[in-house]
Amino acid sequence: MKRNILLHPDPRLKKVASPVADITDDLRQLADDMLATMYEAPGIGLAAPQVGVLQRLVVMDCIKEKGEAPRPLVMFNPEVVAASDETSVYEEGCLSIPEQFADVTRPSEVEVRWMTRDGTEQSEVFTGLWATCAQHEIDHLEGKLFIDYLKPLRRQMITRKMVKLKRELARA
Ligand code: GNR
Ligand code: NI
Repeated sequence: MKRNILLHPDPRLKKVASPVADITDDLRQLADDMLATMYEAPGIGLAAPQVGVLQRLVVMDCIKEKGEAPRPLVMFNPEVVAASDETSVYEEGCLSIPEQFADVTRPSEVEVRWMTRDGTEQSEVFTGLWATCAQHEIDHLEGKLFIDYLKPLRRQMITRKMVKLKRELARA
């Protein structure tokens, strides 16, 4: 079942999410719903706070080539355990901030550790878009959005546009 994605500004997008203590069937269902929501958007990642659930769960799949096999990842309590000194710049977007894009600098490579849907620990070194996306998603769990990396004026401009968009959507 597809879920509604919260739009910035929303107080729930600014909160720190709680660690998942045990992975229940409800949480596995939520993960499946988040993947369906992400693929339909379409997007390459989604964090639980974006659907209003303040728990540490993210999903991602950065395979963008048609024809290539999808790689849905479900991560409970994901953590960056190591990051490269080398950085890269990506033009980021966010499903909670539609149609707004900006360059963000982040470590090029990160090692991420998480719990899978069956409760086993897993870790992987991500590079390229996967590394950017993993960091963007983990930021959501800390109540942090990509616009928080921008200069205040640029951030304000985007937030004003979003307030206007939300007002229009509410009247439609
Ligand atoms: O779909 C998304 N694309 C994207 C592009 C560049 C950097 C990060 C992202 S994540 C975003 C989906 C989203 O908002 N996840 O939280
Ligand atoms: Ni996002």
